[in-house]
Amino acid sequence: MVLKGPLVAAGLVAALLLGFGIARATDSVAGPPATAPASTAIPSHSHGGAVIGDLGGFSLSAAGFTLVPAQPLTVPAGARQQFAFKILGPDGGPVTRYVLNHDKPMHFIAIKHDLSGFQHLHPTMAADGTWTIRLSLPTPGIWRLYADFVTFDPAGQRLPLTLAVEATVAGSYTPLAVPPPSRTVDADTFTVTLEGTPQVNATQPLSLRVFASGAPVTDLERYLGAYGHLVVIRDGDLGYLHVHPEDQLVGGAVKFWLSAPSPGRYRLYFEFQKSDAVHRAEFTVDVP
Ligand SMILES: [Cu+2]
Repeated sequence: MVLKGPLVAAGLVAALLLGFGIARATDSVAGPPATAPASTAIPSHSHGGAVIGDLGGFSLSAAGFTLVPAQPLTVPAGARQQFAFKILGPDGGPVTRYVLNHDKPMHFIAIKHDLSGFQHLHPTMAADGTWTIRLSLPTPGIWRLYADFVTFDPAGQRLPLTLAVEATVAGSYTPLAVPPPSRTVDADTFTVTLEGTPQVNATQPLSLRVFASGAPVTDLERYLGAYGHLVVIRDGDLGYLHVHPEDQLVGGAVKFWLSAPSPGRYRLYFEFQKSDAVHRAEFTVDVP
């Protein structure tokens, strides 16, 4: 399903909420919405100017919520498999209420320990809170799987969380070296440049510009509601951050604001859309 605007999205969300509420109130056994759980739209929680705090994605559990995989996490390389999990809440039951965050109630990121193999997927949820995704981990090694979502704490306040679990792909693992820092990288047929340097405890702009055949691309499209998505992973512990840009392009660039939580090396995964296709540029950045 493609949602083409906040009004459409808000209407759909309201309808889903209502539907779910009715089902609960009458104890109906009617099937769940096919792809979307009960959700409410979240305003741009980390859009333009936001100060980015701590990293997440270190743990199966945080703030009373726990990611529970439904199957063993040793998998063969390359096989496309169903991966299923639940998020259990502070009451011990599965969470079924999520906030739509950038058009999706759940963002699922897979990355190998050597920071290669990035995947950004969107699982679907059944009425009992079970999330499923078709997942292929192509090469041997240890992969971290991140569930990035917004739900509600027991007081009803929105709670963004990133929980994580690790999967092992058996086989001979030859870690790739993290590429050295560069301000210009290729992304399929595009070239992407990075301006700005994150600093510790100081929010700095990061501008990403997309070029095709040397000319600036002026008609980037919104992908999941934004002109770009930036996932930041810290080398050493795979700490995770998902940042969204200013709502509009700034001088043709996709502009993020970012404060680094520590010195060190980070890998930046920038996704953008052009001609209905999503592309990814990966940068290595050293924060002094
Ligand atoms: Cu996503």
